[in-house]
Formats: sequence, C-alpha cells, structure tokens
Amino acid sequence: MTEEFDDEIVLAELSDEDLVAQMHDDLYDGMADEIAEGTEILLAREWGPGKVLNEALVEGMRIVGIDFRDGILFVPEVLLAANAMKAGMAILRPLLAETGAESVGKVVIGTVKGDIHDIGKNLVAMMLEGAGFDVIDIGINTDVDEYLAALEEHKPDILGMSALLTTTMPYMKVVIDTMVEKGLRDEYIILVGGAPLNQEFGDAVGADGYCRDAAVAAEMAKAMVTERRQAALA
Ligand code: B1M
Repeated sequence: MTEEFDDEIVLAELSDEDLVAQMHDDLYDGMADEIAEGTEILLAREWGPGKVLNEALVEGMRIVGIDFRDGILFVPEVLLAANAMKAGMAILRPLLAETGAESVGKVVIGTVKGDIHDIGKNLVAMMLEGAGFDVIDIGINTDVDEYLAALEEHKPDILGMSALLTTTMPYMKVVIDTMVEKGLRDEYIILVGGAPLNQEFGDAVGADGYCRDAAVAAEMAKAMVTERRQAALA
C-alpha cells in the first residue's frame, strides 16, 4: 500500500475524500503521526468526531482486518496499525466525551481472559463516556476474579465484556455463571460485544444485551439504566 512518493504528500492539501483514502493507507502502514495529523485536519474542516472515527479510522482498521485474515498482513504490522488507530482515538476521545452532562451511571468494562484486543473496548468506553457514564476500564485479559473484584470495588450499574476471538468469547459465560453462583447476577446489567459475537450468543451466555457496535452500546446502556431505575421507583 505504501506509495512511492508518499513523503511528497501534504495531507492538508488533499480533498476530504483523498485525505480519508490516504488515512486508510497510513493506518495500514502504521503511521501514527500521519493518522494524528489527518484526524486534526478533518476536525479543523468541521468534521464531527464520530464521522472522523467511523469513516477514517474504523473503516481503515476494517481494511487491515481483511488483509490480516487473508495472511497478507501479520501481527507486527497489525500492531503498528492498532497503534496508529490509537493515535487518532486519543485526539477524538475528549471530543466524544464532551457532554458536560451529569453522570448517568457507572460501567465496568474489560476484555475477557486470553484476549488482548482492546481497540473496540476502548471505543465503547469512549462512547459510553460521551453518553455521560463514568467508565472504569479494567483492561485486557481479564479473568473472572478481576471482574468480580472490580464489581465489588466500583459497584457499577453495568458490566461490559469484550471478546474478539472465537476461542475467548465463551469465557463470558464463565463470568456470568460465576455471578449467578454467587447470587450477584441480578445486581448488574450485563452487556457484551465484539466482532465474532451475535445476538444469539449474547442470549445463550445470559447477557442482558448484545451490542453490535459502540454506538449501540451507548444507546443500550442508557436505555437499560433508565428502565432499571424506573422499575426500582415503581
Ligand atoms: Co487479532 N484477530 N489476533 N489482533 N485482530 C482478529 C479479531 C481476527 C478476526 C483477524 C482475522 O483473522 N481476520 C482474528 C480472530 C479470528 C477468530 O477468532 N475467528 C484474530 C486473530 C486470529 C488474532 C491472533 C490469534 C493472531 C495470532 O497471534 N496469530 C492474536 C490473538 C491475540 C490474543 O488476543 N490473545 C491477534 C492479535 C492481534 C493484535 C495484537 C495484532 C491486534 C490487537 C491490537 C489491539 O487491540 N490493541 C489485532 C487486531 C488489531 C485485529 C483486527 C485486525 C482488528 C480488531 C479491531 O480493533 N477492530 C481483527 C480483525 C477484525 O475484527 N476485522 C483481528 C476495530 C474495532 C473498532 O472493532 O473490535 O469489533 P471491534 O469493536 C467494535 C464492536 O465489535 C463492538 O464495538 C466496537 C466498536 O464499534 N464491541 C463491543 C467490541 N467490544 C465490545 C464490548 C461491548 C460492547 C460492544 O461491551 C458492552
């Protein structure tokens, strides 16, 4: 994907369309500085942070994912791409979280044991913050004891779990079953998400909701917390 004359490209001189296409290439090539610069340029051109996120960054990562799947890209390259994506996300984060609203609830979120993918989880955390939630991100490779300790410590309204591997997604059931055994299940709203999941899986593991993407996660979190609070008042 690297262009022969890459170093002659001045991002600020590109049209929106060409800049976004260039950012997809830069993400693919793991060029964090260029991704940060492109993100700033689009924001300066009055693009909303959500549009920059989806059209420039998430779409770029989707392309990386296809070539990773097809054996064209390998782990080191994908790590660089992830790093570049994070450089853009770091700029967007405060903008997406800029609501000034009172906290609508608390969420503990983590990627399950055996799984180190965190971009999607981080995005969900950003969108939840943007929707007015306090988010406690307990990171990656989270085992059941760590989830339970975080629930005990933070007493959130919602537990969010992320998994990107078909081999790690069953661990969500381990966490939920343990919560059931300990009589804790009904104290929390449990939301799950990650590329290999679907509604059927969410239902099968006993989650309250499956979230296709970060925007759905934020909407569902708000609706479920409101519903639960209204039910408690009734
Ligand atoms: Co990984 N990887 N990876 N990887 N990686 C996938 C997931 C894979 C689909 C690639 C492929 O083959 N096409 C494949 C899984 C196949 C499978 O399980 N069937 C795969 C594999 C195989 C692996 C390794 C095993 C590779 C190896 O070592 N041979 C290895 C496993 C490591 C481990 O975890 N133990 C591995 C490693 C890596 C990297 C470290 C190189 C890197 C991760 C870097 C990082 O995250 N810091 C990486 C990446 C980047 C990917 C792809 C390319 C991109 C994932 C991503 O960030 N997507 C991915 C391919 C793909 O998914 N297309 C792939 C962008 C992100 C915005 O989307 O994460 O889906 P996503 O999140 C969305 C929704 O799913 C949802 O909202 C998010 C935002 O809209 N969501 C939630 C996610 N979590 C949620 C939680 C919620 C709610 C919604 O809670 C309420």
